[in-house]
Amino acid sequence: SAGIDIKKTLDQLGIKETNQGTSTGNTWFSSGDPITSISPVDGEKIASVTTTTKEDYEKVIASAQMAFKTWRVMTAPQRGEVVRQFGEELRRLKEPLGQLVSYEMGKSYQEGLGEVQEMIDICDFAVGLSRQLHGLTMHSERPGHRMYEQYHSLGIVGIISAFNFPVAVWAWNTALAWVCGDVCVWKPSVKTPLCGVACQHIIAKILKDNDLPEGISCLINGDYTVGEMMTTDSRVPLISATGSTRMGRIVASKVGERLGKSLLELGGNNAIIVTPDADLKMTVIGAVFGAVGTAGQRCTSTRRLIIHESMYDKVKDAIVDAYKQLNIGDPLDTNNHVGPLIDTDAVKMYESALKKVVEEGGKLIVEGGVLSGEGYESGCYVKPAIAEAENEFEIVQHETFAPILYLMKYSGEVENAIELQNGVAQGLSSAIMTNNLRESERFLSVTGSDCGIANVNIGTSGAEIGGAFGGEKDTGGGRESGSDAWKVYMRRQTNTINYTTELPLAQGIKFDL
Ligand code: UN1
Repeated sequence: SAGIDIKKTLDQLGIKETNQGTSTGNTWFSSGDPITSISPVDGEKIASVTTTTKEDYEKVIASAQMAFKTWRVMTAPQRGEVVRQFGEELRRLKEPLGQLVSYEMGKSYQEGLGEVQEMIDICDFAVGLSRQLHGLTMHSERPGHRMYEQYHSLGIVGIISAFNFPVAVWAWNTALAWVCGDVCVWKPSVKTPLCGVACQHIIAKILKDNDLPEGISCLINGDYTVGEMMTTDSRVPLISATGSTRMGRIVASKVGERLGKSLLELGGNNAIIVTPDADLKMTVIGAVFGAVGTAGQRCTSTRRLIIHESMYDKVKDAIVDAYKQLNIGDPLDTNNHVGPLIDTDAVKMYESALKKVVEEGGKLIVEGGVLSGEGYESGCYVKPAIAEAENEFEIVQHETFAPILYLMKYSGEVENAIELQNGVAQGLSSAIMTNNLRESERFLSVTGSDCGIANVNIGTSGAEIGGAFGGEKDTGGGRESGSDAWKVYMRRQTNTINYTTELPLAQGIKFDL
């Protein structure tokens, strides 16, 4: 691949030709069949990782349970200090880890670095949080009583992450969970197992340097059957899962059956509303990056542009023009804007979505297509496409993880655009481009966007870690990362203390003995 010596990158991250895929920290094992990681960049085999068997999994849980006993009684700032060191190590390894993310997953090197930066940022956030984790104090209705709430560590947190953010999403969860006093078991995507191995090596070294027990950070590997070991296991009180809505429904029902907690980050179907007062240049940047960045494989990718009829032709022409400037190719070559899709199955889904939109009556205005020939040997490179379509088309209602952008028109007031924007099953991210205060406030009001993220004059993707990240409806309702998302990783307790010699009862009840 252009520009990098992948052998050196793998060496720096401790990745060998064949890797153990189960780890409780510094102890690595696993006896399951290996997964081979193939790069979508050049179709080359990178390395293999062995999977986790049921017996391996039992060892992991036993070790996590033991570690929890030590970890939960350390003070939160002491745990924060460990997370601080993890962030420092990530700073040191930012380049090789960013390269591995780019090479194993296919996103641009800039975006690979950006992902590692998000890991560093969430570590900083978690360190500050480790001196907070605050509850409230309330006034009791009874004299001489004090009432307050506190947050205690929860236990083992199971993290199931997707291929598209193979390192950052784990970090958002695990850095917070660690300062909260939880221990974590991570199952990375079967499509990006080496990113998991690399991260686990980094944290394992920090834990060892701090003389901490095995089990605070564990790694398991394999397909959904390995994930299911956790979702059905009542020793794992919280499952945080990122992936498709289909996957989320299965996870939620398995976890729900045992009354566990789940934090779900599922599909999006994100739109930008372009009003008559939009800044055209900003709209083009936001929409094009949102639609083609990460080759359309972010859950926050822009899938729909809802354009006012008075602006429609102007916006359409500007976007079509911008698409002509896109360079598609090796994501490690910084001249390229668009890298490959994750694998050839994703290419098939892209092709079938394009076919479907035409069958339903849509019109392709930027054709798309699969690239072949020199530089495209992996078969995973596709051209970003644009179709004029109607919101109610089945394919438009569906999240296709590929660079396909649907254009549609609205007329009249912004409410008509909001209705289209909300007229899908998913509710992750949304945006409006406008310089009109009335329109933007309407978009942000209770009758406005129904998504977990609603932006003004920026696109739908690229959320910062400081805010709570997640969405409503089929997106699953979970919130991770910033704000008070940490609360889901803890158990809440309400405490009432009587410091008198009387025992008055609440609710005015008299109970004389
Ligand atoms: C995802 O695609 O799973 O806002 C997360 C963004 C990123 C997160 C995307 N910070 O695009």
